[in-house]
Amino acid sequence: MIKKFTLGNPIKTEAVVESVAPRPLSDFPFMITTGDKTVITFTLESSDAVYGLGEAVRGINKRGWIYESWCSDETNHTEDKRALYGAHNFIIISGEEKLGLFIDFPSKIEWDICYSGVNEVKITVFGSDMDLYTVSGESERGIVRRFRKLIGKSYIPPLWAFGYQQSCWGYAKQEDFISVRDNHRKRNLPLDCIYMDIDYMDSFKDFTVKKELFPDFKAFADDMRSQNIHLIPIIDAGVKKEEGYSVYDEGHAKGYFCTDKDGNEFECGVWPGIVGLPDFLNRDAREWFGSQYKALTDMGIDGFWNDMNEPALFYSVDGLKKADKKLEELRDKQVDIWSFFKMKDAVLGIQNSMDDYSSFYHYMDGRKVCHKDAHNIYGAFMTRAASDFLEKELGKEKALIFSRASYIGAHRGSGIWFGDNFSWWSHILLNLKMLPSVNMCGFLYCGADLGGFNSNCTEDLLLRWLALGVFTPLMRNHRALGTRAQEAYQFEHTQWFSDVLAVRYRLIPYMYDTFRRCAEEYDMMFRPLAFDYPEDDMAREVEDQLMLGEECMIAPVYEQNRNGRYVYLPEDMLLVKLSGENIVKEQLGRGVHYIDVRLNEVPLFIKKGKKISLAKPALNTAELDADNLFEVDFT
Ligand code: MIG
Repeated sequence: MIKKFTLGNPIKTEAVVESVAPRPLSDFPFMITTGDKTVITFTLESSDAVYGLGEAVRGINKRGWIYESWCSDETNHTEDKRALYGAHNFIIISGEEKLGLFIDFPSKIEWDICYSGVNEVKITVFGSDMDLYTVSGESERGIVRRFRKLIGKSYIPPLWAFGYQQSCWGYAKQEDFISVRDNHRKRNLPLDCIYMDIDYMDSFKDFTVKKELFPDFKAFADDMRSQNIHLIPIIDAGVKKEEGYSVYDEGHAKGYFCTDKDGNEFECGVWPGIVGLPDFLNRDAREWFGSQYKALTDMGIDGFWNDMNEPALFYSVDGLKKADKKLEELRDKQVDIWSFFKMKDAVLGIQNSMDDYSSFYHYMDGRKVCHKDAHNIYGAFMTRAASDFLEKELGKEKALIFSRASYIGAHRGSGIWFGDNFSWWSHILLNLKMLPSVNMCGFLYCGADLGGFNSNCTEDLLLRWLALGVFTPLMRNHRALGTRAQEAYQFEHTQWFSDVLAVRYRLIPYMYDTFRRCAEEYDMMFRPLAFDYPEDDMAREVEDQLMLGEECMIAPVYEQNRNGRYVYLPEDMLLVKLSGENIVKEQLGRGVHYIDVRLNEVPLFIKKGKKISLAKPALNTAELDADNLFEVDFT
């Protein structure tokens, strides 16, 4: 059952699609104090778990840390961080009784989950206007389903978005893309999409393509498409401030950019230099921005990724002036260590600063709203601009669209990717742990940068990561400019990559069916073992295996120089090791097992009485034969 409590006059985040009559706050089941800040507190039993918060660091069970809801351009996903790109304000408190809590509030929230006190939860909402929802139910999965119905059906991408995808910040000219395509094709490596990062644009101007790099872009995109490759360009939130650039000129003339307190366009710097920030919270501005995607859909493009939409601000013109002044003050000081630190802070503090987020404004339903008070829906509304347009222009389930920043509600129109991870073994595990958490919050189409974005990848890391990626709806290999090349053909044992990627295509019919069912039925595709085996003390603590759909369990290898791993089976299962067209099966009983997994194998566990269908391997989804499937079952 859902209960709603309204405090003050909340900003319309459009997270929720059902209308629920609010109840008096006196019925709210937790201690709550109101004021400038709203504080919710409660005490847990030491055996209780807390799940949720979507895209966040640390475990599936969130106990033992302070998390923050504040969409952040955070490029270093270490355990000490509190916030990543998404703000997903839903948790389930799971003990003897279970209860879901959703805080629909678009500014900062601090979630002290058993950090200050080992059994104390203290949630600080930095404001006094919000909708609170509690969701009761018998099981975590049931609570999630009820919550997901409240927030509406999840985005379903086209089937080809389940193909393997290659990306790299640094592919620039036409030949780079052709070479990626041909290198995959030549070596029997499947591929459906190649991403275009910021390098394709003319001076980083959204919706432009650099002529020198792509003399005839439409012909190029058509040619790629005729070979079953979709090109997926990036779109950044900021619009270059440049007279004569039609997107800027139009947005400026219509007053569609965010303004400072005096009503002047707010100026900040991102990749293009000084940009205007489109006011995605203003419906007209949002529709206008969405319609700009037509420049590229007219070229045959049907997929996009939206970046830098927290929004990431390298600096603001005012912030730069302030820092400059500070440096000026310090200039003639004797260069002592404290002046040095002050200088350093003055410069480093410029990026993504709270001062800047507090100094620009939106017009939302005729109301002037300070950005800080609505920060967490900015990126979500940018992606909404795109997804609304794409649905109108291309039709339902025809376009691929996903975002870096997000808020619950954005899951109805788009997917997300998990941003700038590292080529670290620990980030395979972080990738796994985020999957059930984001599913709880509605995001089904999602995935991490396979192989890792920052830092240098190795052959074994990529193979092991792909063996998890085989199961994530978005299966994209992406890396940062200047890092070691990590396309599947860059390493010694190309055949091993071909073996692992073949498994993805074998599984696509199963994965896509499962995905669709989960979207239709408001279900989770990935679940912690704790959700399925609540009576099993051992299963309840497992954080490196997941249940997938109704049939399977997955348990990837995530440590270097290991030939396998330990797994816990909460019931008898069939271990299936998939590699190319090979299948090795072994029945295993309930309990702990060490399983050998070679670098070119993908381990999968099938539950008793269940079966899954496999297709023949294919080099892209267009060639996938979904009519001739064969079953692997455990009866
Ligand atoms: O400031 O477009 O997360 O995937 O490659 C970095 C360049 C901007 C951040 C994204 C990443 C992308 C990169 N972008």
